[in-house]
Amino acid sequence: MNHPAALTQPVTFKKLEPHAESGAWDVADIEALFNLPFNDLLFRAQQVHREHFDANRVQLSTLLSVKTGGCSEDCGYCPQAARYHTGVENEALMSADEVIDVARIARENGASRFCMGAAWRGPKQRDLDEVKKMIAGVKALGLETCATLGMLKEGQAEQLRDSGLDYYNHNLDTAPEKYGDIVSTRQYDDRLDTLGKVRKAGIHVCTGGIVGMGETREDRAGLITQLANLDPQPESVPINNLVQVEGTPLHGTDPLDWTEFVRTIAVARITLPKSFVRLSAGRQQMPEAMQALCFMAGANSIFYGDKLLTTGNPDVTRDRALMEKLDIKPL
Ligand code: SAM
Ligand code: DTB
Ligand code: SF4
Repeated sequence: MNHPAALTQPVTFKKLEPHAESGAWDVADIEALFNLPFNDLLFRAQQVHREHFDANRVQLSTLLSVKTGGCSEDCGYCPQAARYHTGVENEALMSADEVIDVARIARENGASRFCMGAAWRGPKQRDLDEVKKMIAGVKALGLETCATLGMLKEGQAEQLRDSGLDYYNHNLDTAPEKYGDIVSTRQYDDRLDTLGKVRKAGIHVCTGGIVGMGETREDRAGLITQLANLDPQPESVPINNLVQVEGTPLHGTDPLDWTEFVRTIAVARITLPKSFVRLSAGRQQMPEAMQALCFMAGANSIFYGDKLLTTGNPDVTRDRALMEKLDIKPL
């Protein structure tokens, strides 16, 4: 039997918002969002999403690894670190012409942004000169440009901006307290410093993290707190589910339960209401229903194309079919 009274009961939430005076979020408040009943959290995220975005549109970014493998860093998740034996073949920096040809195909497939990734601690000037040519050429195709090249030195962000760079991706990856367990060749503050340089140069900031690295819920809340408290907030926030690659230290980590991944997307949406939240690495391993829930939770961007940097991504025909089923249109 139906109980109409129960059906009309309003959904009420404990007020969980950034502090009125400072506008900053506390880790405890963000953890409290994670702790909401799953359906309440998703409902709230979808409400916030609809206040700022068309809920049926998703932005498509295509990735290309323009310099692969042989990296000096020791990021415990990454198949491209020279010190781990992952079977990734090292490849020198591609020429600008080669990259522009790949970007043209991405545009034909419907991507609106093209992101160039390099396995560097940071770019050397000689390399930067070639990357600047790539950026100018990709921009001339009418695509938005994004690059992820590691740590930037004084003046490099301005050079990238002047060549036509719209976005710079540089992830905080995890909570400050957890960072040292994952990476030892640089500090959290180095990441924040590069993000500051990007912002100062007037380039849009793309920064997010990885979950499923054996972190606690408090760590996930700590990561989102850092991202949400960036002022101004980042325009783009990739949430990656760790792609476990044999040979990396994090291979064999207990995978995150799918509900916890969806929760992370929802909490990012609520606390970063105007940012594009990208459902990033790990999508190939996700059932379609889980991806649909991520869109429901406020994800509104994906990596689109058969490959991420060195690992797989759902192929374009599969993604088109999924978008068709969900009535989602590209932005
Ligand atoms: N070398 C530059 C850097 O570290 O900033 C740019 C490229 S790096 C591969 C870009 C980002 O990819 C990393 O910050 C990390 O967040 C993500 N990433 C790398 N390996 C991953 C993996 N196995 N699973 C999920 N995300 C990964
Ligand atoms: C981001 O947050 N995820 C992308 C992009 N930014 C550069 C990279 C994912 C890499 C996954 C592992 C690989 O393919 O090598
Ligand atoms: Fe190098 Fe970037 Fe991979 Fe770290 S994440 S090992 S810096 S390519």
